[in-house]
Amino acid sequence: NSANSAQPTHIFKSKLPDIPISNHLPLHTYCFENLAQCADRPCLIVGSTGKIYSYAEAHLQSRKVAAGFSKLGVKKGDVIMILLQNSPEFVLSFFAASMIGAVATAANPFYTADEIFKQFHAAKAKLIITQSAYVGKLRDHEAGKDIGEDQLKVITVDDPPEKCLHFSVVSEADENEVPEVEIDPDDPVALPFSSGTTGLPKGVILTHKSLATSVAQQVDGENPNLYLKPEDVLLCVLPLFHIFSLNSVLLCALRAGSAVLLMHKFEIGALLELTQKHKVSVAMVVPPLVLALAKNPMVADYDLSSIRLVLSGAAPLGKELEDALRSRVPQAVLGQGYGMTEAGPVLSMCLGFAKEAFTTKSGSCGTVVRNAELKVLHPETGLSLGYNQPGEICIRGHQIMKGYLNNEEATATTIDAEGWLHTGDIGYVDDDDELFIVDRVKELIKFKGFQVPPAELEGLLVSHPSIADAAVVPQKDEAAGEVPVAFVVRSNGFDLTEEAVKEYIAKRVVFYKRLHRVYFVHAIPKSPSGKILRKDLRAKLESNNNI
Ligand code: 4UV
Repeated sequence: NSANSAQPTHIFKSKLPDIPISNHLPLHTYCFENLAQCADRPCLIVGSTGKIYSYAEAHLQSRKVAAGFSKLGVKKGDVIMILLQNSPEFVLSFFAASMIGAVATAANPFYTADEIFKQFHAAKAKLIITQSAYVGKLRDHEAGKDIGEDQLKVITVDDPPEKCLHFSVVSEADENEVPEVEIDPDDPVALPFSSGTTGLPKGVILTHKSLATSVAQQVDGENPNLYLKPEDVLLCVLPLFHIFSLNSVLLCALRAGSAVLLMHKFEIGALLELTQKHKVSVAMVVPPLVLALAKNPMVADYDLSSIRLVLSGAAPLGKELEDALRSRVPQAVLGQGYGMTEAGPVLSMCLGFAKEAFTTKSGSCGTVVRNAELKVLHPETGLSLGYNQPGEICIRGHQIMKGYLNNEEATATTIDAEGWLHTGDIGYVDDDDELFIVDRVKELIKFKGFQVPPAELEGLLVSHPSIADAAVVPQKDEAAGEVPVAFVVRSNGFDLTEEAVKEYIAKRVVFYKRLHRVYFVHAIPKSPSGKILRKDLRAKLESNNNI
């Protein structure tokens, strides 16, 4: 707007100098660029079995899977869906897709079939790579009736149920048959789903260039922001279907030649055991995991002295919790990263992780990554703000998404004409260039770092015959950070109970999207244009009045 152009824009940059970035390379080439030097070093360590894939093996296996996908008819630009817990097959499938110019869309295997097929159809995926345990729920769904037919190929990494293929069909293909494809840096390679600042989950187009840039901003250069060494072992317990783990654990580790310790799921005993056994040195975590490490009495029984770095992200980490963790791993540098799927994902990272480390403050989300620009806008006037003034955080650089899949409108409201991505997060940059996030103005609810899009739950609620209107907002929660709660207007009388509403939702969504409370009201507060006044509802919850 006109006020904007009259006012100088204050642009925040990293304290590290910009560097040359090899973002012209396809992502797999970029990540395996140092293959010759680390061929025999461990790349993937499977926590449950102890099996180790060297860099040479991981690369060779990825090529075989690439040839296998190609044989099954996957072509450049096609989308494959990965529906797996952390496993070598996840990693191999992801890189295999990259090698043939295909795109990987990963989803949470605990999703309901409805949630899975929504993403599957929106992405126009060609096949699903999953575990036999999930095939049943896919088959029970209308869209799953075609499994085994030409329309819907399903590959399982374990014993395949009827009409499904075993992963060996692709992993035993001839690596010399990977088709030659030309990959443009602006071609998509990953398609995570995110609801962004508003509405339903949307496909986020991340290109070879976006992801290579984001990884380089973290681990490349003489003095990398996130210094990883070939001797490092990275804990990979956060799910690879979320961009945090995919980018900052897997892709960064491979670029740096470090080892990745894959865990299927979070279980504190196994995590401590494996950390001690494999001498995990770098732990990427989310605040609920920090809580477990800081408070669980079992921690005292294990040797965690190998941990030199703990990076928390995806949700706010309180200062008290960070301090509590410090007493458990006094030798480690603790800090945060701040990411958003659409931002490629990393906006800022703790400079205490740099090779030549800076001193940093707890509670900070780090400093904007190098080769990028960050600005802070006044939420009402849109004016660019300077140091210490909170406003909406915006980011610009080659790492951000190309746009939302088939959704120009949502893309245009998120990335403006000058290329700035608007995050919907409120924060400020202090005198030491450290970023602090203080609020979120977008709809998004985060349960333990997982996205819960209110619009999705609201859509389900109003599909209930006895519900006239509904709004879903976050409520603060000690263990999860936030939980979704609903305000519901009944359409006919008072028969509908809180339990019935909760159950209705629980049947249709993954566990972390379940409603924790339902408040019955006479009307949902809305603006004249019909937008739910979420702030009012959040305030109502906090004051606990009149609900
Ligand atoms: O889209 P998303 O689910 O994306 C993420 C990504 C987090 C990452 C990624 C790579 C990293 O290296 C890393 O450290 C973290 O979460 O959700 C985006 C929203 O989550 C909130 C914020 O509201 C984002 O817009 N969020 C993410 N990180 C933080 C956070 C944080 N450190 N503190 C507070 N809120």
